[in-house]
Amino acid sequence: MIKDDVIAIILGGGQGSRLYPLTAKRSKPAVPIAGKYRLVDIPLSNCINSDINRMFVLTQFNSASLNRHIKNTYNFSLFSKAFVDLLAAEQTISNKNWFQGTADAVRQSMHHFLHHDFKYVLILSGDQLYRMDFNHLIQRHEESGAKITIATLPVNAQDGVDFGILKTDGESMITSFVEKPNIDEIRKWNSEVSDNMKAEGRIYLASMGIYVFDRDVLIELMNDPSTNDFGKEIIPQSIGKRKVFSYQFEGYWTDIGNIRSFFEANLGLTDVIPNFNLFDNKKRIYTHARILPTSKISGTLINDSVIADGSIISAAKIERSVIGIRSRIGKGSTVSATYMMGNDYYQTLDEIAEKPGEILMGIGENCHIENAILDKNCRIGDNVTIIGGTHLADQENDLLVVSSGIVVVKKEVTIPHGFVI
Ligand code: ADQ
Ligand code: ADP
Repeated sequence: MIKDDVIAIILGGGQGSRLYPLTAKRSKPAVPIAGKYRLVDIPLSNCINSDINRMFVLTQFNSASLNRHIKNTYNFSLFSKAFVDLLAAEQTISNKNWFQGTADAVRQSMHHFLHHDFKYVLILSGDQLYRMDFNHLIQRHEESGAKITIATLPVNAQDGVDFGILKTDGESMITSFVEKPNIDEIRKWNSEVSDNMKAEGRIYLASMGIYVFDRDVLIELMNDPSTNDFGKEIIPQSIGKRKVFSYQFEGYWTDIGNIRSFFEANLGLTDVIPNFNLFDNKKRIYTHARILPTSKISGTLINDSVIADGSIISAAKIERSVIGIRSRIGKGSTVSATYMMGNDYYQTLDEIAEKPGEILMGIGENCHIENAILDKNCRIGDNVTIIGGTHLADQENDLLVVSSGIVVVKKEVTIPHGFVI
C-alpha cells in the first residue's frame, strides 16, 4: 500500500519574519488560525486524511506553544505506527548554524528520519491553506516513473511573481523552471491549461512548494552541501537531469505566509460558502480537543462570523469576524472584519476581584475594532478605537504593528482605556 511507503516532512518556517509580530513569541507552525486551530494542523490533517501517518515537523525554534500543541493533539493509539515528531534546528559539534533554507533544514534533520523504512518523501509547506488527497499525488509519481514530482497550480501573472513557475511537455514532465520571475519575465512562461483556468487568466503553472522525492534521489541531492533551498537550487538544478513531473491541482489553495494573506484567509472562513470548508464529515481538520464550554452570547447582533468555543460575548455587534476560543467582548462594543485569536486561559472571578480596576483579557466595553488581528491574551480597555485601513502607514510600537493597513495587536499586551488609532 502506498501510504506505508511515505514519510511526510513539514517545513515549519524560517525566521517567520513575514508573519511578524505573530511569530515574535512562537514558531510559525504554532500561529493560531480559524479561531481554534494552529497553522501546522492543516498539513498534518491533510496527511492523516491521506493515511500518511509518519510526520516530521521541522522548525527553526521549538516554542513552548508548538510543543504543547503537538503533544496534546497528535496522540495516536498504542497499536498504531503513527507519530508526529518535532525536529528543531539544533547545534551539534559539526554544525553550529540554524537552517540556512528549506533544503538545508531537510539535510540537517535527515539523520532523524533515515532509519525509518520509506520509498518516498513528501515535503510540505507549513503555511498554506488547502485540502489535498496526497495519495493521488503519490500515485501519479509512481505511474509516471518520476524521481521528483511537484504539485502545481495555474495562477495569474500577478500572483505568479511570488512562486516558482514552470513549463511541461505533453506528458507533464517539467522542462523548465524559474523561481519567482518578475512581472515582465513571467509573460514568457504561459502554459496550456483548462478552459476554466484560461477564462480566469490563470495560464502560468506555479509550484505549490509540495514535492515528492524518491528516497535515493533525495539522499543524493542532500549530499551536495552547497544547496540550501528547494525553490532556488534543488528544483531548478534537477530539471533536465532527472525526471521531474508536474501534478496539476485545481482546488482551493492559498499561501498564508504574510499578514495580509493570513488575514484574508481567516476572514474568508466567514463567507456564505467558504473556499476552505471546515464543515466536512470525513476530512476533518484536527486540533487540540480542549473540552471547553459552549459560548455564551447576549445582546449581540452577529452577521457572517464564526465564534469558537468557550467565549463570553456581550458586544453590540460582530460582523465578518473570526472570534477565537475563550474570547471575552464587553457591552456596547463593535467588532468588524477582525480576527480575534482568543485566550489561552480564563481569568477566574476571584483573580478579577483581587485586582479591581485592572483591564481584563479580551475586549472591554464600547470599543470599535475593525480591520485588525488581535493576538492571544491581549487586554483591550474600554472606549478603545482601533480602525485599520489604507489610511494607516506601516508602523510598529510596543503595542501593535500596522502591516498593509491591518492593525495587529501584539500577544499579551494591554491597550489602555480610550486608546485610538
Ligand atoms: P516560498 O514559500 O517563498 O516559495 P520558502 O520561504 O523557502 O519559499 O518557504 C517554503 C516553506 O518552507 C514555508 O512553509 C516556510 O515557512 C518553510 N521554511 C522556509 N525556511 C525554512 C527553514 N529555514 N526551516 C524550516 N522551514 C523553512 C516556495 C518555493 C516556490 C513555490 C512556493 C509555493 O520555493 O517555488 O512556488 O513555495 O508557496
Ligand atoms: P490551547 O491549546 O487551549 O491554546 P495551550 O496549552 O496552548 O492551550 O495554552 C494554555 C496555556 O495557558 C497553558 O500553557 C497554561 O499553562 C496557560 N495558563 C493557564 N492558566 C494560566 C494563568 N492563569 N496564567 C498564565 N497562563 C496560564
